[in-house]
Amino acid sequence: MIEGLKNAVLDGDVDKAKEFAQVAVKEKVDPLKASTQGLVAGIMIMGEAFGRGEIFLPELVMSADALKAGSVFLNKEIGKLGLEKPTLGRVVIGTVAGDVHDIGKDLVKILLSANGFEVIDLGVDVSADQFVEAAIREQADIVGLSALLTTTMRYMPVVIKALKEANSPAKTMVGGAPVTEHFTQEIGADGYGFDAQEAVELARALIGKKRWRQPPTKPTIPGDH
Ligand code: B1M
Repeated sequence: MIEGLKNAVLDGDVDKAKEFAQVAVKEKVDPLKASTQGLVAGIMIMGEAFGRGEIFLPELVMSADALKAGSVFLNKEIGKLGLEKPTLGRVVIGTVAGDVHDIGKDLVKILLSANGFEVIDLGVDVSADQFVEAAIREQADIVGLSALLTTTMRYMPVVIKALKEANSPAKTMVGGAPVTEHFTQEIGADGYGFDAQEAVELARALIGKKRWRQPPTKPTIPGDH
């Protein structure tokens, strides 16, 4: 089953990915395991092949499409794992400007939701102004930034600076393949999640440190002078 999901991604076969994901759900296979060891394992192999120049971008796109098709069914099941838990805090999350990678960000979102966080997903290619506006509007406890490119990770400090300038009390959490602990400290983010599970643990730790309830100073919405 898990091998079938992986092969569906390797072949860029949307129908097979849907079919195997539906069977996995029906047979009550652990959805997180099916996602990470099946779909995600497949895309990582394709990513390495792409990096070595062995496959072309359209093939990578087809594999990503197959992964997304299978994820629809598995993510629904992952989300159900924590339905009864109380809300721990509110997280605004997005992939930073210039970057359209959302598979990892979506996994983080789903695991945060499954573990009792309320998550507002801003999607991909999100500007600093959009992050700031949402953080203030939603009274976010945490703002989560994802980046998959070495170029776009450089936009993370721009968002962090904008949040500070707007006096947002939200803690910042960063992640994505090129992001490191060292980079996190360099840009002044509050924490780094290596993977989705670590992101949940980090969010739990950050939530205890600062809450919106008593903002130190009045936050400023961009353009609101
Ligand atoms: Co692109 N891509 N891609 N890509 N892609 C990479 C990132 C790359 C490493 C591939 C390679 O060359 N080997 C390379 C980047 C090189 C670099 O910057 N040094 C690359 C490139 C070059 C590009 C394009 C520029 C290609 C081109 O057009 N010539 C282009 C850029 C488009 C853009 O964004 N502007 C591009 C496009 C694409 C697709 C559209 C085809 C597709 C994305 C589809 C989608 O996301 N909807 C795609 C894919 C699939 C990949 C790889 C193969 C897989 C990424 C992925 O989904 N991984 C990737 C190779 C790789 O990463 N090794 C690659 C699985 C996912 C579960 O892992 O996203 O790392 P990840 O998320 C993890 C952790 O990082 C962490 O938790 C997640 C779950 O465990 N995490 C967080 C992530 N966000 C977090 C946030 C947190 C905490 C943890 O807190 C908030």
